[in-house]
Amino acid sequence: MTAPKVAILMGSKSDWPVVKLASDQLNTYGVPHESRVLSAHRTPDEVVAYVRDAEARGVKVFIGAAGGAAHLAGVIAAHTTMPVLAIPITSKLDGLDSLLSMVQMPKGVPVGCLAIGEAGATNAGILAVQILSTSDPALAQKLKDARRAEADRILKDTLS
Ligand code: RP5
Repeated sequence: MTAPKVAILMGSKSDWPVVKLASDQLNTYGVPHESRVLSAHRTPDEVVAYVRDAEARGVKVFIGAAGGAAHLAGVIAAHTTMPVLAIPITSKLDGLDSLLSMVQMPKGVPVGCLAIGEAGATNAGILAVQILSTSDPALAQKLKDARRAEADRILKDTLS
């Protein structure tokens, strides 16, 4: 089995329908990855153990998704120097609480926070591919091809 290059963590299984969009992008680009439910608040010790082990196994990018008091990505970032991307999940406060929890990291411990919900999840997957593509020319070419295909699709749009 190929060692995962990206690790996706989410605070609850209830996040998965949205977070799956990040996994879908990684599958599209053929990037080996793994997805786990681990919570900064409900399973704090297991988050730390997982992040340390994943980095030792060669994971290059972490994605953390959570809603509400969304501390998961920040906790991941506290325990690794690999890049950490964050997906704010829609919550009781429409995800604004999640977004602010993720985006306001203290200086020195960065988290790259994407948009709330589905766009953020899709873009987290693509951004993880882009990070890996800096040392993988084949992946970089796939990204260029996908951008071109998307542009061609839009240019074919007609309005009635
Ligand atoms: C967060 O609390 C999770 O990431 C989820 O978005 C939210 C609600 O979790 P559940 O009550 O659905 O398990 O930790």
